[in-house]
Amino acid sequence: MANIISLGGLQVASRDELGQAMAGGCTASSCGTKAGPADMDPATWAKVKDHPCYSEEAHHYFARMHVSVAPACNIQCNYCNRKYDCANESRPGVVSERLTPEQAARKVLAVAAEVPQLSVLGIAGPGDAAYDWKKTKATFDKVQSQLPDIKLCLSSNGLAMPDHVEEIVAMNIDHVTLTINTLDPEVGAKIYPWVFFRGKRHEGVEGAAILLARQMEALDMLVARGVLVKVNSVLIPGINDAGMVELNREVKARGAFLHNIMPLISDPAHGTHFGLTGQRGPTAAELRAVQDQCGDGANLMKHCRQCRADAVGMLGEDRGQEFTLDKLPETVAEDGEEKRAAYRDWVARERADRRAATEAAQAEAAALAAPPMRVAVCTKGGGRINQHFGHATEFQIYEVDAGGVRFLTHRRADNYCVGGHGESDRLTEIVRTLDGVPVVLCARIGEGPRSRMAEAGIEVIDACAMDYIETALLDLYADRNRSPDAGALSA
Ligand code: CLF
Ligand code: SF4
Repeated sequence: MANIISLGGLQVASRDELGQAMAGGCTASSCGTKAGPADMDPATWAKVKDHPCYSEEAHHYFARMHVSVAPACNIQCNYCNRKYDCANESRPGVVSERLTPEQAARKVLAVAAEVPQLSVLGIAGPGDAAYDWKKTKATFDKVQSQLPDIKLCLSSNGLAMPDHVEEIVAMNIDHVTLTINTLDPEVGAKIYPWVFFRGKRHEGVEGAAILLARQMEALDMLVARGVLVKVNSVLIPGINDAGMVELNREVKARGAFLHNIMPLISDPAHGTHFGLTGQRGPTAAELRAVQDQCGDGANLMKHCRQCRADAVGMLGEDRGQEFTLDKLPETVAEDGEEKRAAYRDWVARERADRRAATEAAQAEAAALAAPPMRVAVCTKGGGRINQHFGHATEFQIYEVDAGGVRFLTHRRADNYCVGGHGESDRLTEIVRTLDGVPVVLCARIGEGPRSRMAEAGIEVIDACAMDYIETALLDLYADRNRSPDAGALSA
């Protein structure tokens, strides 16, 4: 196992050992997002390389934060109760801290000083960032003047977006999310009971037709000006699922950079129309089936965590409660920018290492002809297998074969280890969560839980602690298929 150093709160292997044991790099084609600089023009790579949502690779290294500053909205979605956040781009069911632009800027400064991984500030509800534009712009202006290295990102239903595209371009905002759920106004009427446009409320099909036309106008305008557009779609079984493949093709044809098909989260406790009328969300299998049908359409994002509208941290973690208004310091450390720059330099070196190691491992695996393997990975970030099994609250699911490594999805579970002891019920739940995944790679596991996992037919391996995810998966695949009975990576 490698010596460990800490950088920006992230445990990483020391560079000396990396040089000897593993250099690495993610050439894995994952999430549909292009993996690296070889796959896109330099200007686009410069925009996505540090954005955890626009690059699956970047989400191993970089953090985002959201501030909830723009509460007004100009439409009603049947999956939304604004009291519980904007389900267009965040997980409903939690109440974010609403901030003024001044409070938001103070919070961003405090987080940026403490979290060197921070690269993006997003405004993602509740409310619509383009409709409540004055507050969105005031927040971004304040942050940009003090933290020019932090990228700005916003999410909108699109209705008001065409009115602000020129300002968005002038403000150097490179990333905009539009939530587009359908191309068909008849379907739209089942999702949006009304829209408020040019001083008038429009209902049913008429309102939906206005909204959908403005969404396409916004998409075209943003793409024409070089802004990277991610399209979010909420998958609602029986309502818009049949048209999702066509929607995927259409947004690709119009130049969307990514398409994020998110499952509807519906709960009567949220008080939404869909929640109260029993509209269910898709199962994981239904979501996967729609994603698979999209095939060669727009690039699909699969690493979305449907995070909170006031989320802070790496995707999959939420440090928001550490940075509530009452906990913000009066003054912040002055070396934040320096720390972020040092962190980015480290990431650049790490990426180069990782790419080289993956290419080497890939060369061996490419010669093998065996069925794909599904493997769950425990990671805290940095693209490495660096989390104890008992601490994992999500498992990243990969598929590996001779063609390379593909990220499929993440699955959440409560951590097995609580206060130094294992929770038997939680292990049972983890086994259920890992249905169809026969191998787990983690940094460490005790003999007790390892045996119980083995009894359930799941092998847990901790022999590749601190390895890059891709090299460990490729080595495992090669190892198993060279010598099915042995396997140097067996625990
Ligand atoms: Fe936030 Fe959205 Fe920007 Fe990312 S989130 S505004 S693009 S910085 Fe990311 Fe969170 Fe998924 Fe959104 S994981 S919910 S896609
Ligand atoms: Fe709610 Fe967002 Fe839809 Fe507005 S756009 S109704 S805030 S989900």
